[in-house]
Amino acid sequence: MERRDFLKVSGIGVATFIFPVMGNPLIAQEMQKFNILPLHGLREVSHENVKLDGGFWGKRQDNHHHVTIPHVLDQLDKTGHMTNFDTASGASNGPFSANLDGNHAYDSDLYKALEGVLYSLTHYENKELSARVDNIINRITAAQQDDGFLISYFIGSKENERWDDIRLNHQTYNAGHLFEMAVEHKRLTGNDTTINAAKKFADHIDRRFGPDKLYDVGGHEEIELALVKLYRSTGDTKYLDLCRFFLDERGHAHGTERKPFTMVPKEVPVRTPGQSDAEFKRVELFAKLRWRNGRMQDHKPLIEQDAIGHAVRAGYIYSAMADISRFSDAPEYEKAVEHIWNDVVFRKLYITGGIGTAQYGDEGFGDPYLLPNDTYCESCASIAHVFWQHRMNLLKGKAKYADVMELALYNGAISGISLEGNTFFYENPLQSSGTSRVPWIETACCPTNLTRIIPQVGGFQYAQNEGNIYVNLYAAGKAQIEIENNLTITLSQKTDYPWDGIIQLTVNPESPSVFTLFVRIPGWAKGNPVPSDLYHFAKAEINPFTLKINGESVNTTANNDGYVELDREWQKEDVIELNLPMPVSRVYANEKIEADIGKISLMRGPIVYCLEEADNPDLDFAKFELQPNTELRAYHRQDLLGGVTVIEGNADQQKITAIPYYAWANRSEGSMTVWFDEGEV
Ligand code: FUB
Ligand code: ZN
Repeated sequence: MERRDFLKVSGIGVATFIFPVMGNPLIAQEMQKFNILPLHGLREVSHENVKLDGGFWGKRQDNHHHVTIPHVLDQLDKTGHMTNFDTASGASNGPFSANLDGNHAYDSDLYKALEGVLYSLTHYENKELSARVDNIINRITAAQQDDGFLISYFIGSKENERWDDIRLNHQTYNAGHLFEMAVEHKRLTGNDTTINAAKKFADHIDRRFGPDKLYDVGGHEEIELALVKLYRSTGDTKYLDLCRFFLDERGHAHGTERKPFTMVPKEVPVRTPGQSDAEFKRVELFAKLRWRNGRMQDHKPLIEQDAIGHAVRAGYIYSAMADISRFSDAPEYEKAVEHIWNDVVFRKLYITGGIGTAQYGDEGFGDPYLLPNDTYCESCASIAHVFWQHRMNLLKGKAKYADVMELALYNGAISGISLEGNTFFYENPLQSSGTSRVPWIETACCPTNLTRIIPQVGGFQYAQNEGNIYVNLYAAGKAQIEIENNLTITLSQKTDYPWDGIIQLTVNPESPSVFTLFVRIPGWAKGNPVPSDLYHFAKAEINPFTLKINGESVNTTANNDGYVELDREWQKEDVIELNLPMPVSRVYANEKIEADIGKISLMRGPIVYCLEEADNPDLDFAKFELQPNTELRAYHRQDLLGGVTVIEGNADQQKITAIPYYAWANRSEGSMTVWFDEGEV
């Protein structure tokens, strides 16, 4: 199970492809053919061109490959996710596995995990795992029906209900995750089997839904962003059009299939005199649907919406809005998604980057500024949030989106998985009286989403356009980026980020080349924990960052988009040294957030801290007050929680220790809080 260099050797699938080293112009052409470039904004630098090695993410990815992947695949096996496809294909007689909720979304869990495995196999040689993937994919595709339909639950048990109630039954959500996985399988192996199955199912959906066909949309968005990926991978514009249809149709009811849904308060219908059982049942059902649909981003056209409703679904559909704006001319969606972004970042965002409260019982956004700390913040919601912010950065080329992406990634998202890599959280509250992570969650969206986000982090690190390279994240490793004229630039980062803000970036063009490096100066390094007035640091004073090239100081500031622009002729082995000072910062919330009034939290760099009982056994978190003048010190403890920087202080002769929020609940079960009271001076 060796780490690969920039060499992809696939053992998966019928055809075994040996991909030459990146930078080969033939490969570049081939990739371009299967990877339509955006019309607007920036272009990704795929995770396959970025090798994170050592450092925070390199270690995480090793652990993910060796622990998380086998654990998650075993769990999926145990819970019948694979055998459902055997039942559907007729290879076995069942029984058909389901979770208590009904298992319409069961297939999606497997697809997400496989997608993660495929990212990981790009970076690790692992024949056994490749063979396991082959086996699973063969069983999946064997279940596909002649007309393209492919959802094991319906094939196995409810053939006549295939497309019933698509707002509650996850059909298009399953399909979307199949498409995403298939695109990765094609990318890694060059093998067409899975992408052909995805196309066949997408074509089936396209024959059914669309203008002058069925006017309907799925209740759990996801297919929209996946259709953009399918379009990019196949070059078939039909998939982009179908994405556009699913976006445009939300909030409308052009056909007769459904009624327009209006946002209504949750209501409990009262039976009217003389109403029959059947009539009353119907009234009850419609009351429920009216309410739920109002919370699935379907209560009015997307271009008129605020951030409302189920937070995971929201993250996915906002991602698709950003994508449609990048891959077609859709200025109305660009405007709308910016409006929603402002609503989230100025009014509905936790300091951990988490989104979604329990206010409406719908795992969705609450009212503005209503951000209780003992809340929901699903791992999937933070992950969808990362995907969305990444796409916003690509669309707009502004660092503020990468700021929020980084915040959600380091805090709200990875808090969902233990340091050992084999237990999970569904919810990520900012305050708890104690709870434990679990090896598996029956509704397995979060463990499998965590399985796919960790191995693709390298893909969030850089972006590019017209010969410019954007550096968005700091993490040890190496990237190979092909800019204009088939010229490959190797960028290497040496850094202990997020524990230390010193980053050494070595630029290695194949030959001396003129291009601009846009180096992100994180908002936190300029005194802003978030790019809005929702949270602020105690002191407005900023410890200025410094930048040197080949040892010489460069006097520079970030541009209006949040990047330092370094435009020059780059030579082999040019070295940039960026120093982002990382003081301990006290964070205050906007006074409109009632839950945080009189409280502070701590941040250092992009990391949000918490107090956990394991380090502070004698502290009563409810009564504890940190004095404004208490000195706080940060120091690194390699022996603790896989190596973390802790923050310590002596408050009222009592030592307090704060640890990174993402690392809580990795020892004994005990209370935890991100926000705590601040005393008077
Ligand atoms: O419905 C599929 C997934 O299960 C959602 O995204 C999560 O919120 C969980 O309900
Ligand atoms: Zn989830």
